[in-house]
Amino acid sequence: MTRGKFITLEGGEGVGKTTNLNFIKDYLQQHAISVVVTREPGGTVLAEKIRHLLLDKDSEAISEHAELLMIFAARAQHIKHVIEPALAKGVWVLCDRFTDATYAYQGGGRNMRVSTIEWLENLVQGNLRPDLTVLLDAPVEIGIARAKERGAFDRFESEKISFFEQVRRAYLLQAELHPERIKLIKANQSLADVQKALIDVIGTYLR
Ligand code: T5A
Repeated sequence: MTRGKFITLEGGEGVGKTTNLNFIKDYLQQHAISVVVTREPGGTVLAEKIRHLLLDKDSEAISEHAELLMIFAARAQHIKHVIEPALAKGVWVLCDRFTDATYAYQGGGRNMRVSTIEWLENLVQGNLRPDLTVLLDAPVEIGIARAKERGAFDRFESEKISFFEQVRRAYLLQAELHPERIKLIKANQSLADVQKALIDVIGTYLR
């Protein structure tokens, strides 16, 4: 049985990850690929509970270490119960955010040490890394304005603009460090143009 491929979608707040996830899923299914769509933090009952705690802006102040460990705890459950079983069955996994988000938000946004994140990444993931990552990039104000239209802000969305600028820079650095895996698409163009670029990236990958 050929192992499935692991594709992740990344980017700052409101850049269009969720909007484009179903578009990619439909495109893969049209190419006769079975695909599971999932998200982080989340994807299992326990991991979704951790997500709820992480996003709750009325919770007690969460320490940076607690936040990082909760994210990796959720990830460990997600990998064991959803991602690995699907890949092993030959099913592709399409995930809304993964560990690049940790480098961007906890590394960039919260200034946590990259070496700590790397250590946890190796512990929790072993050799598992995405095969392909699409990074949707847009100026921070555009993403925030789009997210605002959608409703009340969660704990992360309530951060300052400077936090999101650091997140964006850290994402762009990840793309520079891993050019073979991370494909960058400008998200401040029309949805139709973003989706044209997505077909280019995924189509090239399929070939
Ligand atoms: N987190 C996560 C960490 O800190 N560390 C980690 O390791 C991980 C995994 C939750 C939070 O968790 C943090 C980061 C996050 O803050 P989330 O819910 O996935 O993660 O993140 P959000 O960014 O909050 O998700 P959003 O749903 O807000 O953003 P999306 O999915 O990027 O945007 P989407 O698709 O909902 O689009 C927003 C609006 O814009 C419109 C859409 O129609 C929608 O209304 N839109 C466009 N409009 C015009 N032109 C386009 N090209 C458009 N694309 C979308």
